[in-house]
Amino acid sequence: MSNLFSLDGKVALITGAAHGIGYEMAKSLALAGAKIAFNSSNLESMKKGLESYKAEGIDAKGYVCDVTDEVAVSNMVSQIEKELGVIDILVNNAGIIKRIPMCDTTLSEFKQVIDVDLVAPFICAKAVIPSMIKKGGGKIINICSMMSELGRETVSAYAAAKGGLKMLTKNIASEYGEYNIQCNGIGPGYIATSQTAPLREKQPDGSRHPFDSFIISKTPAARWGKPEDLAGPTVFLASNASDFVNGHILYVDGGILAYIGKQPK
Ligand code: NAP
Ligand code: GCO
Repeated sequence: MSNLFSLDGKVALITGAAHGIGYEMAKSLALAGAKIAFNSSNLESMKKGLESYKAEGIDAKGYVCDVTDEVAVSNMVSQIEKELGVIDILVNNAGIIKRIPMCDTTLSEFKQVIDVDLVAPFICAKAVIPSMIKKGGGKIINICSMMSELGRETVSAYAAAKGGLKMLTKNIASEYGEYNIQCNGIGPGYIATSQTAPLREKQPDGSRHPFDSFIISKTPAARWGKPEDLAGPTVFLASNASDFVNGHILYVDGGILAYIGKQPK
């Protein structure tokens, strides 16, 4: 059975994996045998990331690359091919959020979120697919969200981008499935990382942030997710164990999307 999940000899690029969800996903791929390449938007974060991998005994390669810059992504991919080999697994994880009521969101803010969360996965997938085809296959995992399915106040650009990313996932699966490329999504629920830190900040009186309590009540598991909760699903979607799974979004949300909510007492 372990052969089915083994990533021995595979090369994985995980975008935005110096910390947070990307870092934990990369660690799980490394533990399954893959060679790891990751990028950050800046040098300081990339160096910190490299130190974290080193402390875990993982020999990762770090790059500084803005995922919205097509030329920079293409250069990074060529460099990874030279240094580690053809990329077998791409995890489109880099992402940002802006929490602003829609009518107060400027066009440039809206476009910035769409660029990082939707356009960049297109750029990165386009950069790796030709070599995957030549090699005979590959795996692309797009990090979606609860907001690929649900809306909420203040996250219009993020929801539009993550909803679009769900459909980009299905389209890549449709277009490149015949080349043995599987493109699936992971839709994390509410995970405790720097992205969601403002939603978990303690109140001045020490009590929970109202959004924190709201998420606990909306989640059947009654807790926030941890980045480690994504390890198993990531290895599954990166390995031969998922060779006939294509265009699927695997929600890892402690049950949020299945739940109508607590009935009033
Ligand atoms: P995070 O800790 O803020 O990580 C985001 C990563 O994206 C960082 O590593 C950052 O790089 C990178 N990044 C942002 N813009 C970039 C750019 N232009 N070029 C290159 N890298 C860029 O947040 P996270 O919670 O781990 O989020 C990771 C992914 O999961 C995101 O796509 C997010 O939307 C998604 N997600 C998160 C949650 C959650 O509850 N936390 C739930 C569902 C989905 P630096 O190293 O430079 O900082
Ligand atoms: C928010 C959150 C979410 C989560 C996540 C949910 O403000 O509602 O930040 O968008 O980060 O994507 O799956």
